[in-house]
Amino acid sequence: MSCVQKCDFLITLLVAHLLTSTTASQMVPALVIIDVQKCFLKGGNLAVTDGDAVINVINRIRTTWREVFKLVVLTKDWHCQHHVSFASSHEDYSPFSDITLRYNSQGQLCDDEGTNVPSTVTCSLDETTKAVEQKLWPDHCIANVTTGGASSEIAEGLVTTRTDIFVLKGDNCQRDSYSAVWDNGNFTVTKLPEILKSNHVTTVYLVGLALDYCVFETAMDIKQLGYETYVVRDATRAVAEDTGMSAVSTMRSAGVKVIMTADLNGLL
Ligand code: VGL
Ligand code: ZN
Repeated sequence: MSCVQKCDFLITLLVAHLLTSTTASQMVPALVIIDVQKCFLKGGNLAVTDGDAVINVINRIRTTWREVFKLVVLTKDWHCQHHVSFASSHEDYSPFSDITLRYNSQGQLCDDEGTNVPSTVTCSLDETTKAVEQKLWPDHCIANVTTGGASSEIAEGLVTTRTDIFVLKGDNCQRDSYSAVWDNGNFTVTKLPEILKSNHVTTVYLVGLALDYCVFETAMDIKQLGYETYVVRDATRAVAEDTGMSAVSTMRSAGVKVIMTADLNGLL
């Protein structure tokens, strides 16, 4: 090979390398930690089976990939005392039963017999209302409550830093929000999409609780917003096994990648 040929060859290699490394450096990942709060852990009113196990897994991910996850968002399920998702806010309903809620076009909850959710409105029969199916839960994750089973505090053992961003969800008394993006009636959006956008995020890694509700709904919404979306399955736990399994298959069909912590080695 002459020098010219050799140089040509080397330049081609160099350009190829530059191209792949710029592509790789354009990937901007964010870690989104869903609802790792005392209300969902051992001793909590809505304790997820083996939920505490996610704490160490998430801490390991954070510390191993500290340089990679420049943006870490923690969400908090954040409910008022008589939140619409609490069975105790509806006469004659028990936890884990289902109810149909009705909202007017402004997203206000129509008052139905036996509901003690504050500030409900009267909706006339000829008014267009939206029906939203809601599962009712034990009282959990009450705003600013730091002790007892309804505590909304972040798990004690979870590593957090000064630069972490906190996003509240379910903080409207009349609307529940499994997703950290939209509430269950799709009336309002949280600040999460704006945070991802302003940080030029391309890829979102989701961990936390619970796989079959808030992790699931958040993953579906984030994917729909156009982000490469990963759920690190061993860093989550489900409320129930069957709903956990169907959440995984629905997410996979939607293009969400459900992976294990060990797979991060090839991705980050
Ligand atoms: C959740 C039920 C009620 C969750 C929140 O974080 O998965 N589940 N509120
Ligand atoms: Zn909740």
